[in-house]
Amino acid sequence: MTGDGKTLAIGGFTATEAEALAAEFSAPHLASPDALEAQPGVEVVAYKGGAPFGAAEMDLLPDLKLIANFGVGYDAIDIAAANARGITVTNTPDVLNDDVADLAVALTLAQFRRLAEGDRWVRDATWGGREMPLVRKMSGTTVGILGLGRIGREIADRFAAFKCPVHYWSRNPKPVPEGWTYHADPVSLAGAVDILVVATVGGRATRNIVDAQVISALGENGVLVNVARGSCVDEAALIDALNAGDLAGAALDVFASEPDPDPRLSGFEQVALYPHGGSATVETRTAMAELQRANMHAFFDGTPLPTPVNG
Ligand code: 8YV
Repeated sequence: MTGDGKTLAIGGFTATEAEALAAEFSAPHLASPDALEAQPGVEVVAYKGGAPFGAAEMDLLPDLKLIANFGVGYDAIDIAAANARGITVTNTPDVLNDDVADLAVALTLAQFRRLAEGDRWVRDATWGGREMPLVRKMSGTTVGILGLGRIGREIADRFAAFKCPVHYWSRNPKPVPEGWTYHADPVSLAGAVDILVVATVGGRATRNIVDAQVISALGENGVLVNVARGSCVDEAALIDALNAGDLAGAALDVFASEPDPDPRLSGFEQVALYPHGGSATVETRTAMAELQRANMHAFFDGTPLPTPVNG
């Protein structure tokens, strides 16, 4: 058995994912890093979830050499601590781009067209004899993509198909179709658009990148869409702006505190909500799990890791 006694699965794996890790690596499954105890001999951790995995956890596993993360975002893992200990980290990029981009558009449409409200009108028979109040057209609305990486680009392409003029912010201008507009800072981007989609990486570098100033620039016709990380948005500033009517609405897949978001967010009819599921389709989660295990197999086989993020 590959990795027998050398592998641990830590985090919120589904039964199917945990079974595959057990079958291919005989990896025991801990639901959370909180349950971790000192365990020499473990060389590989298959990781999933947003709970922090830092120096303290790494030091319980003195022989650790690889953390194979389930997810493209690895902000839960302290990369500096991993580097200091010679631990390689891998992630699962690309296979989820389409799904996350699909959800960004779906949530934006849900906000503009008030899909949750419309669903309730039909189910509760509120509809009988009355019409739902008119909503807002999304097609053609100017969109700003904050972070034009692989996922951001997929999101931009989709909005372009909805005839939305595309603006973007990235650390540097990117090769993009003619007519897309680059902004050197997030405030300038927010000021130019009515839909602002957050598609940056998480972590310290983007903490509160959408702050009160960006929200204010987005303005009373603006809708904030976040499919990146809750940490990218100053949620208190967002809630203040929604309460004051300084922002038209929001569409959120991610939250500052998961899985128990600020309950005030549920009180806004103008906010579309989703439980952090951008990549949560059967097809994509299967592909992510396979890529995670491919990295682990490569480690044990001594072949190049498919998707390393450090080292
Ligand atoms: C998953 C994600 O929710 O890939 C990411 O960075 O946030 C999502 O695809 C996560 O990986 C599951 O823990």
